[in-house]
Formats: sequence, C-alpha cells, structure tokens
Amino acid sequence: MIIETRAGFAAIIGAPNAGKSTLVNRLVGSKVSIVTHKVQTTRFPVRGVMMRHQAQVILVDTPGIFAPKRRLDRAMVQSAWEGATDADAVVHLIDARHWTGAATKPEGPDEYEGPDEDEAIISRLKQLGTKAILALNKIDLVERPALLAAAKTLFDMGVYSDVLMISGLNGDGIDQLADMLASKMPLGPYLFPEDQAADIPVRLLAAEVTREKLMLRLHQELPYQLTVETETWEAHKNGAVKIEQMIHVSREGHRSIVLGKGGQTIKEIGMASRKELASILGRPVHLFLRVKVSERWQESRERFSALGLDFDA
Ligand SMILES: Nc1nc2c(ncn2[C@@H]2O[C@H](COP(=O)(O)OP(=O)(O)OP(=O)(O)O)[C@@H](O)[C@H]2O)c(=O)[nH]1
Ligand SMILES: [Mg+2]
Repeated sequence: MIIETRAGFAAIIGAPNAGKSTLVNRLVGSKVSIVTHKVQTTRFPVRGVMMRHQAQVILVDTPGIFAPKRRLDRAMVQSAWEGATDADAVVHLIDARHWTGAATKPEGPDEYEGPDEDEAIISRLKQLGTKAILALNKIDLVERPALLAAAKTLFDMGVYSDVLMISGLNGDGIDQLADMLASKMPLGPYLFPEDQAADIPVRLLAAEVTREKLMLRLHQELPYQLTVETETWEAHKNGAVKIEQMIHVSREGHRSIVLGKGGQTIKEIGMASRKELASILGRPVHLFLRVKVSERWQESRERFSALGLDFDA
C-alpha cells in the first residue's frame, strides 16, 4: 500500500498582538514561539512543525505587520511578508474584537492601530493576488451575532478563500484549521523528522524565553530597546546545562531598571526564565544573566543577521 504524504509551509500573518504565536504553539502542541500581552513580541519568523493525518505542516509564525518606523521594525515587517510569499497556505489572523467594536488597546508602542493594520494587510494581499484563509481569533471574547457580521464584512473584501472562527487560547476551531491546512499542503515527502517540533536553534529559543520574561516584567519602551543573546551553552555530564546570556540595553538608565533594587528584578526574571527553560529542555538549567549597555545594537548588522533579519530592509 502506498501512503501519500503531504508537506509544506503555512504562514500565519496578522497585526501585532492578533495571537499568531499563541496559535502556532497550540497547533504544534509545544512552545516554539514566545507570547506576551504586548504588541511586537515576535521579532523574526519562527517555524514550528505540526503533524496532521498524513501531512506535515511547517507553520511559520511571523512578526506582526504594522507601519514600520525604526530599522528593526522594517526588518520585522519585511520578514513577515517574505514568510507569506513563500508559503503553500497563508492564514490571516485577525483579532475579532477589532471588527466587532469590542477592541481594547494592548500595551505597547503608540503606533499600534488595530483595524487599520488589518486593512493594510488586506490591500497588500489583494495586490499580491494571494488568497488567504481568514481566521477570526479570540472568539472567546466576542458575541456571536457581531462575530458573524464581522466574518461577512471581511469575506466580502475578496481576498479570502475560507473563513474560520477560532480561539488560539481555548482551542475552539483549532481542529478545523489544522485539517484545512493539512489538506492545502502539496503532495510530497516530509521535510523534517516527524518528532521535531521546531527548527529554531535551541540557543536562540533560550534567548527568546528570557526576552519573554523581560517583556512581561518591564514596561513602556524598555522591552523594545533590548535584545538577548545566548553567549555560552555548556552541557554537563550530570545532565544539567549551564547557560550564560547577555541582555543588551540601549541606555545606562535601562540597565539599572533591568537590574532593579539590589538586583531583585533581574533575579526574578532569571528565575522565571530558568524554570521555563528547564521544563522545555527537560533537564536542570543553571542560568546566568548579565546586562550590558550596547547603545547601538539596533544599528548592528551582526545582531540582525543573528536573528535572520535583513539589516537593509
Ligand atoms: N482571549 C484570548 N486571548 C488570546 C487568544 N489568542 C491570543 N491571545 C492573547 O493575545 C495576546 C497576544 O498573543 P500573541 O500570541 O503574543 O500575539 P502575536 O500575534 O504573536 O503578537 P506579536 O508577536 O506581537 O505580533 C496574549 O496576551 C495572548 O494570551 C485568544 O484566542 N483568546
Ligand atoms: Mg508573536
């Protein structure tokens, strides 16, 4: 008997904070991408692997798409569109609250517009001639009649092949989305080993987990002005791993906020990150964090290429 397998890429695009990373983690079944309540959490495309029936779907979580101002923003948005153009299926994820009048502004930079960003994405899809799957997300937070009206308004814009209503948080509609993605993959052999959940290098994932804890703990512009780098990774014979990371901040004032009184803030961030890393890696972790003022990391070509971003975007 010949079993026909399918394999391909599905990009998840959408405005900042739509819930893209939450959705990818749920479809994959483990945490491959970090999540916070703030906009612009994801900075570069992160690939997670979903196995569904006889199909392997490489999900591409992308940075939120918005009107970019800084160099880092431009590179993030460009990488998101690249993820979409190379994919076999594109899911446009929309926070249903933007279209049902129930929107609340998430924490983050002021440029965030919500529905305007959805509309800009729709125009670009139109230009590209890409038919996307519309996934209206966060349906746990909206009333049914308003949701149906929003689905119709959006579908009538003519850029969607399908419409689904989902909640990445509680799992509603996720099976239908997974089936749909599996069916849209081209016939062909698997692209990754079946037991591999992500193709993000583990050192980078570790840096991302620490950045998530920093974003959760720090406010205003601070999380947007820092980057985390894993500097050393030592596996010990007893199974434990020693990880040293550098947090690059852009100002001396930021350094003291990250450290906190008597080093209390960084201690708590380190504990939270260490705990999660130990659970992801399934072994004891010794994590050492340091903070350094690197004023110009956002103008560092090297830093961009370490994240797979185009410095000249
Ligand atoms: N209530 C509810 N909250 C959700 C749902 N999906 C995601 N969230 C929340 O929305 C916030 C943003 O989630 P993320 O997954 O980080 O969103 P994102 O689109 O990846 O954001 P960026 O990477 O910044 O573009 C988090 O607080 C999530 O817990 C959902 O279905 N329902
Ligand atoms: Mg994200």
